[in-house]
Amino acid sequence: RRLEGDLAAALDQDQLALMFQPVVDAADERITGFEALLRWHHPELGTIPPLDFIPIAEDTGLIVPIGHWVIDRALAWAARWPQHVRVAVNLSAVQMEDVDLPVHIAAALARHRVTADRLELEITESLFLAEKPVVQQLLAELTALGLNFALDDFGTGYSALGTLQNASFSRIKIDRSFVKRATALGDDASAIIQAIVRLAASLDMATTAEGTETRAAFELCRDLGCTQVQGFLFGRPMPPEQATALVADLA
Ligand code: G
Ligand code: G
Ligand code: MN
Ligand code: NA
Repeated sequence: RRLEGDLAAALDQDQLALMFQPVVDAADERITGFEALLRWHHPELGTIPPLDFIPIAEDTGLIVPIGHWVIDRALAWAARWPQHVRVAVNLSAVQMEDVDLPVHIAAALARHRVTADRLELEITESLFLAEKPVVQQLLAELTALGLNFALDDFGTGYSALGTLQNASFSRIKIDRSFVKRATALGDDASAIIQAIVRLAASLDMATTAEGTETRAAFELCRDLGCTQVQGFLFGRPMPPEQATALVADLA
């Protein structure tokens, strides 16, 4: 309850910050983009991770203005990166009912002179259970802007195979639990990753293996055909200045 009130002030008082985690091409291990991850620097409680405050932001509706801020900041940083380096932003289910989102995104793209194809929106599969018309409408409008979409945490929710046929999704992000299990146990768990990779490829989608923490995990995912990887091996979520320095000479 205390956090609820504090969160309302956090945006105005500049307590929110974005960290950026590298996403790397599996073939040549070069950075293809960054995922923006939100942090809250609370004046008394210190840094609060998203899992502890995103649910509050969702319940209070604060996720809508916070989401607009996240997109604005993410694009401001992306504007400083080489053209081929993309930025991915996470969206909650609540934000898929924010009818102003397309206008905000279009304005932010124009303001920062970033092309729409460089912004990827990460949406978790469970969101599509509802199949609400308002969500479908929003997705259509966002697709019309030319954005890319990734299905986040894939495999952890209900299999939304119907969602995959939606042409607007260009990427599946394989949940890190599969990567962890495959690295520890081998064959059976690997078969699941392989099946997801094949499914994605047949739908002309890319696949990012999440949570690649070790060289062994990376090589396994690469050999199973994942096109991109993301995890502590290639970089933890880092401050924007540091992310920008990493790609400064890639132009
Ligand atoms: O950075 P970390 O791994 O702690 O993030 C945990 C979760 O919080 C992730 O699953 C991510 O989807 C979610 N998250 C992080 N940043 C944002 C954000 O800007 N908006 C929304 N809606 N979710 C976020
Ligand atoms: O759900 P989503 O994929 O948006 O969450 C991303 C979260 O995963 C971030 O909070 C990030 O800190 C975390 N993460 C990223 N790479 C790794 C990793 O290699 N290992 C673990 N355990 N977590 C990771
Ligand atoms: Mn994500
Ligand atoms: Na995930």
